[in-house]
Amino acid sequence: MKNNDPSISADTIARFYKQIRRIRRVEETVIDLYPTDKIKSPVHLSIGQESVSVAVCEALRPTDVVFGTYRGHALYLAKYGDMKAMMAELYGKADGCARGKAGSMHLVDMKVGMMGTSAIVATSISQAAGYAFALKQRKSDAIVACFYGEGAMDEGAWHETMNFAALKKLPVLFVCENNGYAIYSSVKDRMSSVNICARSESYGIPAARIENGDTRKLYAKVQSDAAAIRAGSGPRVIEAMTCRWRDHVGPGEDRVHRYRPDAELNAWIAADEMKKLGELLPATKRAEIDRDVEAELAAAITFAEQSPYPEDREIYDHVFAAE
Ligand SMILES: Cc1ncc(C[n+]2csc(CCOP(=O)(O)OP(=O)(O)O)c2C)c(N)n1
Repeated sequence: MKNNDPSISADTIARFYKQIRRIRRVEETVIDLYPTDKIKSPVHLSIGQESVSVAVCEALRPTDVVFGTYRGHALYLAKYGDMKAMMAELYGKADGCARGKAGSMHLVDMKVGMMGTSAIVATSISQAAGYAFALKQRKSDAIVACFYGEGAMDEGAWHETMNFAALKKLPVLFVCENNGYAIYSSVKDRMSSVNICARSESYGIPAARIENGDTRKLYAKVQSDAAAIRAGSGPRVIEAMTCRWRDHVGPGEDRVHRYRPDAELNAWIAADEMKKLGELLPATKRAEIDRDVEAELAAAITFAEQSPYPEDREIYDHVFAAE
Protein backbone atom coordinates (compact mmCIF):
# COMPACT_ATOMS: atom_id res chain seq x y z
CA MET A 1 0.00 0.00 0.00
CA LYS A 2 1.18 3.54 -0.74
CA ASN A 3 1.04 6.74 1.25
CA ASN A 4 -0.96 8.93 -1.11
CA ASP A 5 -0.62 12.06 1.01
CA PRO A 6 2.66 13.78 0.03
CA SER A 7 2.35 16.28 2.89
CA ILE A 8 2.87 13.49 5.45
CA SER A 9 6.48 12.20 5.54
CA ALA A 10 7.64 8.61 6.00
CA ASP A 11 9.01 9.58 9.43
CA THR A 12 5.61 10.88 10.49
CA ILE A 13 3.92 7.65 9.35
CA ALA A 14 6.50 5.70 11.38
CA ARG A 15 5.72 7.84 14.44
CA PHE A 16 1.95 7.29 13.99
CA TYR A 17 2.51 3.53 13.73
CA LYS A 18 4.84 3.41 16.74
CA GLN A 19 2.49 5.42 18.95
CA ILE A 20 -0.56 3.34 18.05
CA ARG A 21 1.46 0.16 18.52
CA ARG A 22 2.66 1.32 22.00
CA ILE A 23 -0.95 1.89 23.11
CA ARG A 24 -2.26 -1.34 21.54
CA ARG A 25 0.46 -3.50 23.12
CA VAL A 26 0.11 -1.91 26.55
CA GLU A 27 -3.62 -2.58 26.53
CA GLU A 28 -3.21 -6.13 25.19
CA THR A 29 -0.85 -6.68 28.11
CA VAL A 30 -3.42 -5.23 30.52
CA ILE A 31 -5.90 -7.81 29.16
CA ASP A 32 -3.40 -10.62 29.85
CA LEU A 33 -2.50 -9.34 33.32
CA TYR A 34 -6.01 -8.55 34.52
CA PRO A 35 -6.92 -12.06 35.78
CA THR A 36 -3.85 -12.00 38.09
CA ASP A 37 -5.47 -9.14 40.07
CA LYS A 38 -2.17 -7.24 40.01
CA ILE A 39 -3.99 -4.35 38.34
CA LYS A 40 -5.94 -2.74 41.15
CA SER A 41 -8.29 -0.51 39.20
CA PRO A 42 -11.13 -0.73 36.69
CA VAL A 43 -9.84 -0.32 33.13
CA HIS A 44 -11.59 1.25 30.14
CA LEU A 45 -9.62 0.13 27.10
CA SER A 46 -9.03 2.31 24.03
CA ILE A 47 -8.21 -0.56 21.67
CA GLY A 48 -9.65 0.50 18.30
CA GLN A 49 -9.71 4.20 19.23
CA GLU A 50 -5.94 4.81 19.44
CA SER A 51 -5.65 6.70 16.15
CA VAL A 52 -7.66 9.67 17.44
CA SER A 53 -5.38 10.46 20.38
CA VAL A 54 -2.26 9.78 18.31
CA ALA A 55 -3.24 11.94 15.33
CA VAL A 56 -4.27 14.86 17.55
CA CYS A 57 -1.22 14.74 19.84
CA GLU A 58 1.21 14.39 16.92
CA ALA A 59 -0.24 17.57 15.41
CA LEU A 60 0.03 19.53 18.69
CA ARG A 61 3.18 21.12 20.08
CA PRO A 62 4.80 19.59 23.19
CA THR A 63 3.86 22.81 25.03
CA ASP A 64 0.14 22.34 24.27
CA VAL A 65 -1.92 20.53 26.91
CA VAL A 66 -4.64 17.88 26.86
CA PHE A 67 -7.54 16.92 29.12
CA GLY A 68 -9.33 13.57 28.73
CA THR A 69 -11.65 10.96 30.11
CA TYR A 70 -11.50 7.71 32.09
CA ARG A 71 -10.75 5.94 28.76
CA GLY A 72 -7.38 7.66 28.98
CA HIS A 73 -4.54 5.18 28.35
CA ALA A 74 -4.34 6.18 24.68
CA LEU A 75 -4.28 9.90 25.38
CA TYR A 76 -1.68 9.56 28.15
CA LEU A 77 0.68 7.57 25.94
CA ALA A 78 -0.04 9.62 22.81
CA LYS A 79 1.02 12.75 24.73
CA TYR A 80 4.23 10.89 25.65
CA GLY A 81 3.24 10.29 29.27
CA ASP A 82 5.71 8.02 31.09
CA MET A 83 4.70 4.38 30.40
CA LYS A 84 6.47 3.11 33.55
CA ALA A 85 4.53 5.53 35.77
CA MET A 86 1.28 4.55 34.03
CA MET A 87 1.80 0.82 34.63
CA ALA A 88 2.81 1.47 38.25
CA GLU A 89 -0.38 3.54 38.67
CA LEU A 90 -2.52 0.66 37.36
CA TYR A 91 -0.78 -1.59 39.90
CA GLY A 92 -1.57 0.92 42.71
CA LYS A 93 2.14 1.40 43.38
CA ALA A 94 3.99 4.37 44.87
CA ASP A 95 5.88 5.15 41.64
CA GLY A 96 2.61 5.55 39.75
CA CYS A 97 1.84 8.86 38.07
CA ALA A 98 -0.57 9.67 40.95
CA ARG A 99 1.41 7.68 43.57
CA GLY A 100 -0.89 4.72 43.12
CA LYS A 101 -3.96 6.52 44.45
CA ALA A 102 -5.82 7.18 41.22
CA GLY A 103 -5.61 4.13 38.98
CA SER A 104 -6.42 3.87 35.31
CA MET A 105 -9.23 6.44 35.28
CA HIS A 106 -7.25 9.44 36.57
CA LEU A 107 -3.98 9.39 34.65
CA VAL A 108 -1.90 12.55 34.76
CA ASP A 109 1.60 13.59 33.66
CA MET A 110 1.87 17.37 33.84
CA LYS A 111 5.52 17.36 32.67
CA VAL A 112 4.28 16.51 29.17
CA GLY A 113 1.03 18.50 29.27
CA MET A 114 -1.22 15.54 30.13
CA MET A 115 -3.28 17.54 32.61
CA GLY A 116 -5.62 14.81 33.74
CA THR A 117 -8.59 12.59 33.15
CA SER A 118 -11.75 12.00 35.13
CA ALA A 119 -14.16 9.15 35.83
CA ILE A 120 -17.06 11.60 35.97
CA VAL A 121 -18.41 12.12 32.46
CA ALA A 122 -17.90 15.69 31.11
CA THR A 123 -16.10 17.15 34.15
CA SER A 124 -12.78 17.62 32.39
CA ILE A 125 -14.49 19.62 29.61
CA SER A 126 -15.08 22.65 31.81
CA GLN A 127 -11.62 22.24 33.39
CA ALA A 128 -10.10 22.34 29.90
CA ALA A 129 -11.95 25.58 29.14
CA GLY A 130 -10.78 27.06 32.45
CA TYR A 131 -7.20 26.21 31.54
CA ALA A 132 -7.67 27.74 28.09
CA PHE A 133 -9.06 30.90 29.71
CA ALA A 134 -5.90 31.17 31.83
CA LEU A 135 -3.69 30.66 28.75
CA LYS A 136 -5.53 33.46 27.01
CA GLN A 137 -5.23 35.84 29.97
CA ARG A 138 -1.50 35.11 30.09
CA LYS A 139 -1.17 35.68 26.33
CA SER A 140 0.41 32.23 25.94
CA ASP A 141 0.60 30.73 22.45
CA ALA A 142 -0.19 27.25 23.80
CA ILE A 143 -3.58 25.68 23.14
CA VAL A 144 -5.71 23.05 24.90
CA ALA A 145 -7.10 19.89 23.32
CA CYS A 146 -10.11 18.54 25.19
CA PHE A 147 -11.19 14.93 24.54
CA TYR A 148 -14.61 13.51 25.37
CA GLY A 149 -16.93 10.75 24.22
CA GLU A 150 -20.16 11.72 22.46
CA GLY A 151 -21.95 10.62 25.66
CA ALA A 152 -20.56 13.71 27.39
CA MET A 153 -22.63 15.89 25.06
CA ASP A 154 -25.71 14.71 26.97
CA GLU A 155 -24.39 16.55 30.06
CA GLY A 156 -25.14 20.16 30.97
CA ALA A 157 -21.43 20.80 31.53
CA TRP A 158 -20.80 20.30 27.79
CA HIS A 159 -23.41 22.92 26.82
CA GLU A 160 -22.25 25.46 29.41
CA THR A 161 -18.63 25.03 28.34
CA MET A 162 -19.38 25.36 24.62
CA ASN A 163 -21.16 28.66 25.24
CA PHE A 164 -18.40 30.06 27.45
CA ALA A 165 -15.57 28.90 25.16
CA ALA A 166 -17.24 30.45 22.09
CA LEU A 167 -18.15 33.66 23.93
CA LYS A 168 -14.58 34.19 25.19
CA LYS A 169 -12.92 32.84 22.00
CA LEU A 170 -10.87 30.41 24.08
CA PRO A 171 -7.86 28.58 22.57
CA VAL A 172 -9.33 25.11 22.78
CA LEU A 173 -9.81 22.27 20.33
CA PHE A 174 -12.70 20.05 21.36
CA VAL A 175 -12.24 16.46 20.18
CA CYS A 176 -15.40 14.38 20.34
CA GLU A 177 -14.47 10.70 20.08
CA ASN A 178 -17.72 9.40 18.62
CA ASN A 179 -17.71 5.61 19.11
CA GLY A 180 -21.50 5.50 18.82
CA TYR A 181 -22.25 4.11 22.29
CA ALA A 182 -22.41 5.28 25.91
CA ILE A 183 -21.89 2.00 27.76
CA TYR A 184 -24.45 -0.12 25.82
CA SER A 185 -26.79 2.66 24.62
CA SER A 186 -26.58 3.65 20.99
CA VAL A 187 -26.35 7.32 20.18
CA LYS A 188 -29.60 6.96 18.20
CA ASP A 189 -31.45 5.91 21.37
CA ARG A 190 -30.13 8.87 23.35
CA MET A 191 -30.05 11.93 21.12
CA SER A 192 -33.05 13.51 19.44
CA SER A 193 -30.65 14.72 16.76
CA VAL A 194 -27.46 12.76 16.14
CA ASN A 195 -25.85 15.59 14.17
CA ILE A 196 -23.01 16.31 16.56
CA CYS A 197 -21.37 18.93 14.34
CA ALA A 198 -24.63 20.86 13.98
CA ARG A 199 -25.11 20.82 17.74
CA SER A 200 -21.58 22.20 18.22
CA GLU A 201 -22.09 24.81 15.47
CA SER A 202 -25.25 26.03 17.22
CA TYR A 203 -22.86 27.64 19.72
CA GLY A 204 -21.02 29.38 16.88
CA ILE A 205 -18.12 26.93 16.91
CA PRO A 206 -16.94 25.56 13.54
CA ALA A 207 -17.09 21.76 13.56
CA ALA A 208 -16.03 18.99 11.19
CA ARG A 209 -16.44 15.24 11.15
CA ILE A 210 -13.56 12.90 10.21
CA GLU A 211 -14.66 9.40 9.24
CA ASN A 212 -13.13 5.97 9.96
CA GLY A 213 -10.61 7.07 12.63
CA ASP A 214 -8.41 8.13 9.71
CA THR A 215 -5.06 9.06 11.32
CA ARG A 216 -3.74 11.07 8.36
CA LYS A 217 -6.94 13.06 7.81
CA LEU A 218 -7.27 13.79 11.51
CA TYR A 219 -3.63 14.90 11.70
CA ALA A 220 -4.04 17.30 8.76
CA LYS A 221 -7.28 18.72 10.18
CA VAL A 222 -5.79 19.27 13.65
CA GLN A 223 -2.78 21.01 12.11
CA SER A 224 -5.01 23.56 10.38
CA ASP A 225 -7.40 23.93 13.34
CA ALA A 226 -4.51 24.38 15.79
CA ALA A 227 -2.99 27.10 13.57
CA ALA A 228 -6.33 28.93 13.44
CA ILE A 229 -6.84 28.63 17.20
CA ARG A 230 -3.30 29.90 17.87
CA ALA A 231 -4.04 32.86 15.61
CA GLY A 232 -7.03 33.75 17.81
CA SER A 233 -9.99 32.16 15.99
CA GLY A 234 -11.51 30.76 19.18
CA PRO A 235 -12.56 27.13 19.64
CA ARG A 236 -13.03 24.41 17.03
CA VAL A 237 -14.74 21.00 17.26
CA ILE A 238 -13.63 17.81 15.57
CA GLU A 239 -15.99 14.85 15.61
CA ALA A 240 -13.71 11.83 15.17
CA MET A 241 -15.64 8.71 14.18
CA THR A 242 -14.10 5.70 15.90
CA CYS A 243 -14.88 2.33 17.49
CA ARG A 244 -14.19 0.72 20.84
CA TRP A 245 -13.39 -2.92 20.08
CA ARG A 246 -13.62 -4.24 23.64
CA ASP A 247 -16.21 -3.97 26.42
CA HIS A 248 -17.07 -0.55 27.88
CA VAL A 249 -15.16 -1.47 31.05
CA GLY A 250 -12.87 -4.37 31.85
CA PRO A 251 -10.64 -6.50 29.67
CA GLY A 252 -13.29 -8.59 27.93
CA GLU A 253 -15.16 -8.60 24.66
CA ASP A 254 -18.81 -7.63 24.78
CA ARG A 255 -20.42 -9.34 21.81
CA VAL A 256 -22.52 -11.46 24.17
CA HIS A 257 -24.59 -8.42 25.11
CA ARG A 258 -25.70 -8.06 21.48
CA TYR A 259 -26.22 -4.29 21.76
CA ARG A 260 -24.33 -3.62 18.54
CA PRO A 261 -24.34 -5.62 15.32
CA ASP A 262 -21.37 -7.99 14.89
CA ALA A 263 -20.96 -6.78 11.31
CA GLU A 264 -20.46 -3.19 12.51
CA LEU A 265 -17.67 -4.19 14.89
CA ASN A 266 -16.08 -6.56 12.36
CA ALA A 267 -15.91 -3.81 9.73
CA TRP A 268 -14.03 -1.54 12.12
CA ILE A 269 -11.61 -4.31 13.10
CA ALA A 270 -10.96 -5.08 9.42
CA ALA A 271 -10.12 -1.40 8.82
CA ASP A 272 -7.55 -1.28 11.65
CA GLU A 273 -5.50 1.94 11.40
CA MET A 274 -2.46 0.29 13.02
CA LYS A 275 -2.40 -2.37 10.32
CA LYS A 276 -2.91 0.19 7.54
CA LEU A 277 -0.09 2.42 8.77
CA GLY A 278 2.20 -0.57 9.35
CA GLU A 279 1.74 -1.63 5.73
CA LEU A 280 3.03 1.77 4.59
CA LEU A 281 6.40 1.05 6.25
CA PRO A 282 9.25 -1.15 5.01
CA ALA A 283 9.09 -4.51 6.85
CA THR A 284 12.50 -3.92 8.48
CA LYS A 285 11.40 -0.56 9.89
CA ARG A 286 8.17 -2.09 11.23
CA ALA A 287 10.11 -4.92 12.89
CA GLU A 288 12.52 -2.42 14.49
CA ILE A 289 9.60 -0.40 15.90
CA ASP A 290 7.88 -3.55 17.18
CA ARG A 291 11.09 -4.61 18.96
CA ASP A 292 11.50 -1.18 20.59
CA VAL A 293 7.89 -1.22 21.77
CA GLU A 294 8.25 -4.69 23.32
CA ALA A 295 11.41 -3.59 25.16
CA GLU A 296 9.71 -0.45 26.51
CA LEU A 297 6.68 -2.48 27.57
CA ALA A 298 8.74 -5.17 29.35
CA ALA A 299 10.66 -2.46 31.24
CA ALA A 300 7.39 -0.78 32.27
CA ILE A 301 5.94 -4.04 33.65
CA THR A 302 9.14 -4.84 35.56
CA PHE A 303 9.10 -1.30 36.98
CA ALA A 304 5.47 -1.66 38.12
CA GLU A 305 6.12 -5.10 39.65
CA GLN A 306 9.15 -3.85 41.59
CA SER A 307 7.69 -0.56 42.80
CA PRO A 308 6.54 -0.61 46.47
CA TYR A 309 2.95 0.07 47.56
CA PRO A 310 2.47 3.55 49.08
CA GLU A 311 2.84 3.85 52.87
CA ASP A 312 -0.47 3.86 54.81
CA ARG A 313 0.41 7.27 56.26
CA GLU A 314 0.26 8.79 52.73
CA ILE A 315 -3.47 8.29 52.51
CA TYR A 316 -4.36 11.90 53.38
CA ASP A 317 -1.47 13.45 51.38
CA HIS A 318 -2.33 15.41 48.22
CA VAL A 319 -6.01 15.70 49.11
CA PHE A 320 -5.85 19.46 49.68
CA ALA A 321 -3.29 21.90 48.25
CA ALA A 322 -0.37 22.48 50.60
CA GLU A 323 -0.59 25.75 52.60
C1 LIG B 1 -21.74 12.34 35.38
C2 LIG B 1 -21.74 10.88 35.09
N1 LIG B 1 -22.87 10.26 34.71
C3 LIG B 1 -22.89 8.94 34.44
C4 LIG B 1 -21.73 8.20 34.57
C5 LIG B 1 -21.76 6.71 34.24
N2 LIG B 1 -21.05 6.49 32.96
C6 LIG B 1 -19.79 6.03 32.94
S1 LIG B 1 -19.20 5.90 31.41
C7 LIG B 1 -20.64 6.41 30.71
C8 LIG B 1 -20.80 6.48 29.21
C9 LIG B 1 -20.06 7.59 28.59
O1 LIG B 1 -20.00 7.43 27.19
P1 LIG B 1 -19.09 8.34 26.31
O2 LIG B 1 -18.96 9.69 26.93
O3 LIG B 1 -19.59 8.30 24.91
O4 LIG B 1 -17.63 7.69 26.40
P2 LIG B 1 -17.11 6.24 26.01
O5 LIG B 1 -17.33 5.37 27.22
O6 LIG B 1 -17.89 5.80 24.83
O7 LIG B 1 -15.67 6.41 25.75
C10 LIG B 1 -21.57 6.69 31.70
C11 LIG B 1 -22.93 7.18 31.43
C12 LIG B 1 -20.56 8.87 34.99
N3 LIG B 1 -19.38 8.23 35.12
N4 LIG B 1 -20.57 10.21 35.23
